Amino acid sequence: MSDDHKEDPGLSSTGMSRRKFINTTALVGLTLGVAACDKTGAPGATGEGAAAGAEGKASPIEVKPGELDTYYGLWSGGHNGDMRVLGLPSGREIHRIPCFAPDALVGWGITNESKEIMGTRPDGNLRYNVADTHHTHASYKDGNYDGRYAWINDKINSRIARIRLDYMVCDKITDLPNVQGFHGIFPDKADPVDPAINYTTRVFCGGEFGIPLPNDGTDVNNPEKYRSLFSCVDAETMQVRWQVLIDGNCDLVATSYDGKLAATNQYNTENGVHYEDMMSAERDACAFFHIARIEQAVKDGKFKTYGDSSVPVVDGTHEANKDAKTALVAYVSVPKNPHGVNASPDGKYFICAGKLSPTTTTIELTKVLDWFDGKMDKLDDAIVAEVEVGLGPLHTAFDGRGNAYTTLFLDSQVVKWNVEKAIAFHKGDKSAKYVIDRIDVHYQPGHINASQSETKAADGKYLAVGCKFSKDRFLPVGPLHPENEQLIDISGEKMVLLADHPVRGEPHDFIIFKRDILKTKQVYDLDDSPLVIKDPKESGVFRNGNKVTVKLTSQAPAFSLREFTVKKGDVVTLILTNLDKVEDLTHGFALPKYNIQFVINPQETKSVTFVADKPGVFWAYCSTFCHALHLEMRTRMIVEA
Ligand code: RUQ
Ligand code: CUA
Ligand code: CA
Repeated sequence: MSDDHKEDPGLSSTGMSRRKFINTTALVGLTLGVAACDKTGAPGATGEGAAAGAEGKASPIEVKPGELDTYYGLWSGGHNGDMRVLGLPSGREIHRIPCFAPDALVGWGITNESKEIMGTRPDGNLRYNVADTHHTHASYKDGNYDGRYAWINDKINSRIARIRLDYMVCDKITDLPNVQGFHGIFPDKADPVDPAINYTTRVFCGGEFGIPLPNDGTDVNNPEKYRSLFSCVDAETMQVRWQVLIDGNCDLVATSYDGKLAATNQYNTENGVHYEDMMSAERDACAFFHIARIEQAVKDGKFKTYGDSSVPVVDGTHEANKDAKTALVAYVSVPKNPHGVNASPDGKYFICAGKLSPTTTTIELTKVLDWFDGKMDKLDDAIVAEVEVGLGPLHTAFDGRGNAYTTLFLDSQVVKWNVEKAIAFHKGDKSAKYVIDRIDVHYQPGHINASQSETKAADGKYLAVGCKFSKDRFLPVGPLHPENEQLIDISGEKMVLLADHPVRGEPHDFIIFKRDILKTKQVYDLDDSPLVIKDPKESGVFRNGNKVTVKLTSQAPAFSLREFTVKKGDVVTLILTNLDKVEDLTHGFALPKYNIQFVINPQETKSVTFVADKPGVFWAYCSTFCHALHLEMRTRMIVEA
């Protein structure tokens, strides 16, 4: 390990030249991932020693049968459009919360309630069936998670979903107007003007792809007019409050602990439409948003709207923000096609990873505010460190002890570095050894997060790393490999690899927090649904022309109606309340040939609507094993010709 350190920037100047900016020729291979895979297929010396050091000891991640994990992990579910709930350190997947795409277990996209949240076309079908979730973050209070909500993005259709964490269900989905490729997401942690509001009231969303505004067929061939927007969504109402028109694009998002600043890293300040154009500049930027000024500008009516959207859009372009004292947006220069922006738990810094530059850039927030206040002339003086860490830096996590952990996509490593030492090195103290450790991960890591990382309660115990490639780490399952989420112990000086976990593609981002932050409800409240059927005697078939409402309840092992009859062509709305009160006593309702299946939890009410277009006998049965007489738990739907 010490040999390897001799090559580290920050430990000596040897080897630095090899890690200079990647030139465009080299990038063609790297961007395609070919050179990167070949290079990193061989396990390196670093990290292996650390892992071997763990051998022979009882596994620190063993959670014995019947024991509970000590941390929750909320993982983005990638293309499944859901959020996954993991227990850590075991890595056991406990739950999936469907959001943007249908789910056959709970009936997400089948029940009327879930369809209303997901959005339907005039014909009643879902608007979208596909998703690409990356980023999940939870609501804050006093700089720590408060267990109210989590949010997750859908990059494909630019939608944001909210999950209420008490029931662990998605309760709202909002479309972002004027935006394509909604990527980064981060809730604020306080209000910039009212100190009494020390909790999340806004969620910020980064729009990645530039499009014509409005995107209605005009200017399709004028890419210089394509624009990206930064959006603010109200945490409670989930309405889009305002948007900011910017130069360049948005990518990931971070927020300050005082609520004053939000930021997005920008890899396409060139406004390029081809990837070569997007990496033509040596430096891009991290755009900082002055939240109080933006909200004031909206109040003062200094905004535009685009197309059908009534959301106010303020002007955050360079042209309109030359005067620091009135600027809404400040663009801090960052090399080259940066990825990721992360807030240190001490509240002082935002860190952008260089991606195509082997550096991380540390930006001091009080200095950015000084610039906005006219107290500092040169905005780039807010950069307090820009140091080499390795190839392809992407995302950064923190341990609460002053150290940062950055994924190196091309090196297939995580580098542990000390923020204050990097600042000292940048200032000119070349003896400041800011790189503390490196560990090989398997392979090509993207996201990284530590337990409680982006909170004031960062505890420096576990680090999870989302490796994009798993190659030889699991039993082969054909051409589609799982991703590899690796767990690393960061409680000591050296990182120790603890476990590999296969996950279905592709989670990207996740958060890890102490289990006592969450207090979930294990049984619904009957009054949660206006459709509730509180008494089995209210069951029956109620006709209004060809519109028929079937009301029934479930109590193990029976549905309140043993059979019900409708006529061919009826539009049937079936409402079911589960009157069982016992925790874990979930039933299901599966209706053959009608494409209907959903589960119904204790004290929950759900409904479905369908056209009874096929005459015959259809045995609707309970699809969740609930009782010794589960198989007998059925109701007979008769559709008369
Ligand atoms: S972005 S690593 Cu959404 Cu980094 Cu995936
Ligand atoms: Cu109810 Cu099975
Ligand atoms: Ca660029």
